[in-house]
Amino acid sequence: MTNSIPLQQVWPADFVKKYTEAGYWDGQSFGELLAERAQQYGDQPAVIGAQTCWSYAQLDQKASTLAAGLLALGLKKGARVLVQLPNIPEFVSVIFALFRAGMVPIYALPAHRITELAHFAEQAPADAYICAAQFEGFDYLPLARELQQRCTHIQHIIVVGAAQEFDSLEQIEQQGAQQPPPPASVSAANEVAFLQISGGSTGLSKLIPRTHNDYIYTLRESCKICGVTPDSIFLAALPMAHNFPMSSPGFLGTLYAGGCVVLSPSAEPETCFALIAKHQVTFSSLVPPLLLMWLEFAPQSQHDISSLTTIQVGGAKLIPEVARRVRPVLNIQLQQVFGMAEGLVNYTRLHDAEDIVIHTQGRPISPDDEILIVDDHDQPVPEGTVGHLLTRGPYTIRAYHNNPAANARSFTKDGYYRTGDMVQRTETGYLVVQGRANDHINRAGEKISAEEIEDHLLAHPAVYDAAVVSVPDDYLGERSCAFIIIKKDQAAPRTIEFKRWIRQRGLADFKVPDQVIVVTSFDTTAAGKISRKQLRHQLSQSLQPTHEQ
Ligand code: AMP
Ligand code: DBH
Repeated sequence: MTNSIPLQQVWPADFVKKYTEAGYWDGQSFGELLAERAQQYGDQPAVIGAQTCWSYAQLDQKASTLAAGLLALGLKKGARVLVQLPNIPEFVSVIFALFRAGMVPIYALPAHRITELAHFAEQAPADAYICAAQFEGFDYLPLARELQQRCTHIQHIIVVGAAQEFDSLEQIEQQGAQQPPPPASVSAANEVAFLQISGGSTGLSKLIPRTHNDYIYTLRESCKICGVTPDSIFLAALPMAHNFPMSSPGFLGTLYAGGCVVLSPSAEPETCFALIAKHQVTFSSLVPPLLLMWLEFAPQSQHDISSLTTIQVGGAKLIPEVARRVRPVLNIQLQQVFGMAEGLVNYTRLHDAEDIVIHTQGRPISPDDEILIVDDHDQPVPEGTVGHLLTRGPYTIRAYHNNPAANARSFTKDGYYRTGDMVQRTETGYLVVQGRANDHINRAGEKISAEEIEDHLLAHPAVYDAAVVSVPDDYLGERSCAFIIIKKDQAAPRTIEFKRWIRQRGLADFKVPDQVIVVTSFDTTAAGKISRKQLRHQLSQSLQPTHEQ
């Protein structure tokens, strides 16, 4: 087993003292949490999938049996397990089994392909990979084979569904049933519970180590802020591996509160409205483009969605014109959520004035979330003006996993995380997101690093140079546009071939540039060298419609 790279998240001692004394970190691990909920809510429904409904007791039992099966397979406490599952009940049982066995999930999205998976597996490094045999017409087994070939430290591949040469989750469960049940938890609450994936603002995605203590704190407070109780029924519509539907309060928050999680295979309104009506769903979370789809679909829908009381929207900026339509069209409360897998989460509160809910992205969860808004030289800007958002607090990481270069860039020496977001703070402490400082494209809530895609483009034999920029898009919020310069002796590939070529490099589909524009040069007015950041800025300006003659 390759566990040579330590897995930790360390706050300085005075902060540990402060957060512990304030009662934020209560010393419970996820394994213990589920056991406690099973005691409290035994027969109550915990997770509802297409064909299954598991009670808390059943989920707890499954987590134990699977944990025993994983241990029997030879995986040990501390093993890092790449989990790539869609919104199916097994997502929940697998991660709780890993928590119970003291193993550490790394959450990949169903859309990730070999390039991303191999990168996560190398960075961790991962000892095992768990996937579904198929999802949305994509066959994951060839991907699993390629991953195992590329990453020889992956010793076990476990498949939900037809596993062919690999272990099936069902087998693991059967084997686990032969073993003595493991203890509720073998992890200390200050240990790393899992690795989240960063949106990848610069280059490749980074791994985010979150501890039991810090994450459970966000669940507890998020449930209070969002009014989540044992009566709440959450629809997991966005991919569950995303931090937003996982924890703000998401499916883990709902389970924290003793509520019920309904899983939707997609966030399309047709599917979701039917599930809302069928299971009397009370709240859900969406990215802005999906909210738009829901708003358009609602007037013609036959489904009774009156059980829904709140819709949370986050991941990308929601424009006030759309925010304003939520109450009249859906007759529900809007809650804006501005968060990040690295930590800090802001919510508008349920009793906030309409104006705040429509025009701001909320305020932090914790009284000890420290917010700094600074200029390019890290100096505080005057109150109310736009600046870079820096933050530290009881659930914001102090370091990425195994990435000294990113750590040097992304954290100040005082331990503040540089979010990359440009924000403004209102007099009452609410944040308004105004844009971002770094070059990523926020495509319907999925973040794409311009640099990562440029590196792929530069690998094309015909490409001399490339720059990727974001373009405003009415539906997606932003779309990606690749400007490329073709080598002198080469012919420009057709856009469709070009996109196919990029896709074949094994990238998540959302990263394939939406638009490709061939140019003869990057027409830079400034003499001498300009930074890629300036170049991207100039190129994106050239795409903006100008109203001047
Ligand atoms: P990630 O790194 O994938 O966890 O994405 C976090 C980033 O998403 C934030 O730093 C913001 O740039 C963006 N984001 C999340 N929620 C919002 C929101 N409500 N409004 C604007 N941007 C958001
Ligand atoms: O975009 C995000 O990463 C995000 C949005 C809303 C998030 O991580 C969260 C809430 O917790």
